[in-house]
This record gives sequence, structure tokens and C-alpha cells, in this order.
Amino acid sequence: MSDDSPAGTELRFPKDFLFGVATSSYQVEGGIENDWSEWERQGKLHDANTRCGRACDHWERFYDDIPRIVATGSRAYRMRIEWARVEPERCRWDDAAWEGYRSRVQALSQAGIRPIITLHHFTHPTWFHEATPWHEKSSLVAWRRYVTRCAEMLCGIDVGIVTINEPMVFWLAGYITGFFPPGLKDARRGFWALAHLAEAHVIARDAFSSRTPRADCGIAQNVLAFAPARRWHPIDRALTRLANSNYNHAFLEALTTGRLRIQMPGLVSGSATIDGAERAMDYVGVNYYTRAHLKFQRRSPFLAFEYIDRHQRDLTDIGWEYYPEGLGQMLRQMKQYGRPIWITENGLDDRLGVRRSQFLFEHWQQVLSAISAGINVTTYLHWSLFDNFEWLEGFGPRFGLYHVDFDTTARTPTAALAYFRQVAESGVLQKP
Ligand code: IFM
Repeated sequence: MSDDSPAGTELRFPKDFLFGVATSSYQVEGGIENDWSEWERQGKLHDANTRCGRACDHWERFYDDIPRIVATGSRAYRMRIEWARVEPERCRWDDAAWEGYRSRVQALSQAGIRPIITLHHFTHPTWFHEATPWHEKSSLVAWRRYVTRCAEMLCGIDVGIVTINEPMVFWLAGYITGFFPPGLKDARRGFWALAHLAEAHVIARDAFSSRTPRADCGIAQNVLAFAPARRWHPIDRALTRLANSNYNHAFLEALTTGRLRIQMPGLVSGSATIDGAERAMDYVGVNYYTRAHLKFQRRSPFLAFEYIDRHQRDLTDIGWEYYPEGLGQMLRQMKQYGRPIWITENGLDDRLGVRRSQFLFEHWQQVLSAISAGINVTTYLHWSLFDNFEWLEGFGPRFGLYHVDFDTTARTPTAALAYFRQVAESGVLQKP
């Protein structure tokens, strides 16, 4: 799609298209003790002194933040229930925390914002990995207990559910590179962890469908638009195909066919039946940020992963390629699952606050182009409402529609907020 619409035609989102903003509990709430707070104390972040601490203080300031969500023109807010907050010790619920989440979710609904609740987003209670790690079946017993309680808590409220956020990222970082808790480098256990996460989705969906039948359940799949670093190189091309099928599709296929298949020669290959997973997704959730170029190299680990500024648009501040076209490519690939597509995350680390409006415009062009090609994209959730805690990178990256001063937690609208609101409210896409 070119930058300009043909004279006289208006670029317009479908009438029911849902715009919203997204966060996750640990990254914004503050005051949480979990596996990540321990990880930080062990000095595992890029800056060993960084602590998430009070983050954006969103737990305390939640009710004041609702008008801020409304001011973005959003009609949906994706947020997570922090498992560690509601079950700080194994099998001991914190009833005040449950009540706290219920009243926050109700307040969103009353403000005309559809809550979209994430159940798993990288972090765990401190007891989890030792007692019931994901690579063991016992994880599912703990998970069932937690999600059943979530479903009871949300009973009667019109919510959307993201069961698992970015399972492949958790798998890679938690079980292959060891950068995230539990910090293992064990591909075999990692495979079983992934299989259990797929089962966990099914368990959560069952828990919700019997209590809150209107809650649509899906996962948020991180997708990368893979490309060969050297287009002429047969091994780069083969690696690209392999990465696309394993990283982008294997988990989604598990939730549509009931079979998880990972084929990564030299790393791990495995296949597992996921009971009840055929047709277990009500929508396909896509988290899209960038393209990655893959290159074969002769020395271990044989695969190099690069962000290349192919079109001289400048990399984003976190160092990723700025590549809106990749969103369109991924939406086209997701059509095969025959489900509505939700963009559960898309956003930009823009530390000077000067590129986000153009970023939105160019990514929304891709969404509209996909819709006009018959792809059923129904939802766009922007990452993020606020600048927040970006895992290993700490507080350096700035993904927010609101700038946050992390000394005072003061929130200030960025230049892109008015643009976001204008498009979200009117449904008409104009240049910023
Ligand atoms: O901040 C993360 C989020 O937790 C998961 N998706 C990608 C975002 C930006 O890196």
C-alpha cells in the first residue's frame, strides 16, 4: 500500500474494529515478589543493579489510570493477573488481591473498556519452578488451580482472555538461552515445557468456557518476519523456512491440530499430542514488532540472527528493524488458521518520542490492506499504554503512549497519543 490513498477514498477500519492498549502486571504494577524479582537480585539483568521495584505504580494508581486509558480512545485494555500476587505461597490465596483484581476489572467495564486478561506473561510465583516447573506434569495441577480461580473471579464479566503470552519467547529465554527464569539450557525439558504450555491453554479455555462462555480465549504469539540474510544462499533460505514454521507456527498449529511438532535439527526435535487442543483457539493473537534476518555460519551455533536496516529507515531504539511490511506478511500467514486475528501487541521503542505516530500510521496501513484482502483482523492492541519495565533491558526502552518519569511515576502524554485517539475514535486512518 502506498503512503497516499487514491484521491477521494478514505482509509477506514471496519465499524466494530476494536482499538486498545496493553500492559502486563509485572512490567507496570510495582510491589510484586516473584521469580523475576529474585532474578533481579541475582544480578541477571543487563544492568545488574536494576530492580523493577514499583515500576509505574499502576497497582496503586489503577483507578486514576482508567481515564488515561479512556483518553487514548481505546475500548479495550489488556492487562495481566499476576499469579504471584494472588497465590504468593503454594495453595494459599490472597483474597484481598483477588478482590483487588475483580474490582479493577469491573471498573474498566463500567468505563466502557473491555478487559482483555492475560493469565501467563513470563513471571511466576517464587515457589513455582522448584515445586511444579513447566517441564513437569505437576505444573498443570498448579495451573489448573490458578486459572479455575481466575475464571471464577471473572465470572459474569465480559472479558477476552489471553491464556499464554509469547510461549516461544518464554521457551527460548527460559529453557534454551537461560536468560529468563527458570534459567535452564535444556532443550529437551524445554520441549516438554512447551507441550505443557499448550495443554495449559486448553485447561484455561475449558475453565472459562464453563463459567464465562462469552470469554474468547487465544494466545498472544510473538511472530517475527524471518528473511534470509543472503537471498541467494540455500542454507539461509532453509533456515528461514525452519524458523518460520517452528517459531511462528508450531504452537499455533498445536492449538488447531492437537499435535505439537518441533523440528530444529541440532537443537531439539519432538512431537506430542495435546489432548483437546484441536480447535482450541477462538482467535489468533499476534504480537508483531520486527523482521529478523537469518544467516548460516560455519562455527557453532551455526545460525546468526541479525536486525538489518535493509531500507535505511534506522533501526528502532532497542535495535530492531523498522519493518511495517512484516505485519502485513504475518497477517497473511495467519489467515490459514481460519480464526479472527487480534493484534495483541505492536509498538515501538521510541526514546525521543518522535517516531511513534508515523509507526502507527504505517502499521495500520498494513492492517487495512490485510482487511481489504479478506483477512479477518478485528482488534489492535498497542504495546504499550505506558513506558514500563522491559525485562533484561530494565527501564531504558520507551514503548508507551504515556511517557513515565520513573523517579516520580508521573505520566505525560506523548505526541502520538492524540494521533492514536483520533484514529481509534474515528476509525479513519489519516496521515499523522
Ligand atoms: O515488553 C514486551 C512484552 O512483555 C512482551 N512482548 C514484547 C514486549 C516488548 O519487548
